[in-house]
Amino acid sequence: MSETTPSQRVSRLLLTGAAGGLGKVLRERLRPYADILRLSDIASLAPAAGPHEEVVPCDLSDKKAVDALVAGCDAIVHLGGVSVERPFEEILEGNIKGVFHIYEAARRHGVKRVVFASSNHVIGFYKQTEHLDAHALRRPDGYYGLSKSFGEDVAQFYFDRWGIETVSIRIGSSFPEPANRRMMSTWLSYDDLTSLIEKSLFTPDVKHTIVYGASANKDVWWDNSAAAHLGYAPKDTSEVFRAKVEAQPPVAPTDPNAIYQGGGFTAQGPFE
Ligand code: NAI
Ligand code: 15L
Repeated sequence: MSETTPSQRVSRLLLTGAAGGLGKVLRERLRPYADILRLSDIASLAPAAGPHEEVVPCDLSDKKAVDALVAGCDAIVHLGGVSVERPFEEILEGNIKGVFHIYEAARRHGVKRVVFASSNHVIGFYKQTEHLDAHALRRPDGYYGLSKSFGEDVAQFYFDRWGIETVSIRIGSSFPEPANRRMMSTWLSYDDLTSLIEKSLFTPDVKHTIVYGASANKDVWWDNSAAAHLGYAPKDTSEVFRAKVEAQPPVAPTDPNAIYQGGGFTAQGPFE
């Protein structure tokens, strides 16, 4: 990650979803970019607030609570919400109402920059043989993907109507290492994720930018030329894990994990 400079700092940065997998990683890594990092989740956060940290528990489906959460913040990294396919009612609360509440609060409190954790599942029904840029028609692969698609529309609306800038990162698979063959294409290392969030927070004039969050993988499906102004240059690659991943039993060609960019998400549900 590049050196931080004083111009690459905000006074108070809100991180939602701070108790989650990526939240825990970014809690450490975003510290240099803010005088105060405000950490929030519906789940309890451990450890408790350290120096230059504040912990503000919040349910994103509670509009008043989100309004209070955002007050006093200069920028938001919005990771909070349901992160897998679930019944619509759960997605509605955490993701759909949640993202709306975040932007309403941003409008009311004058926040000018949001980084939104979107997902590859907004385009999950494309085949793995297809190559996409940010202009491809969205093809969500479930209620979760629909909620991220809604979040991207909310981001565009709040830019057009209120001038709030957003970078929507369509995160592929951000874990310590790729867990399967599909993730050889979708993997995003924690270092590359951090770098992409840094660019998303501090690049001027991003309007609403959509960027695919993947490392420099060999068989990547996504073209980030529409987000070139961010200057995102991934440094890691899934290739270093290829032997380990290919030692796994082969995936049947009829398995959604071998067909669709969204993998198994395309085959989940119905839930009733
Ligand atoms: P995670 O499930 O570990 O973390 C999400 C956090 O949101 C959890 O700590 C959870 O308690 C919190 N949350 C859920 N409902 C909430 C509510 N109603 N109010 C407040 N907080 C609530 O997920 P992870 O992997 O850390 O992902 C972070 C974000 O990035 C999520 O928005 C996810 O959709 C997105 N993403 C992650 C990918 C990955 O590979 N890790 C891939 C694509 C998108
Ligand atoms: C996501 O959007 C999920 O949040 C994450 O848990 C992974 O399933 C990832 O996509 C993926 O597609 O691998």
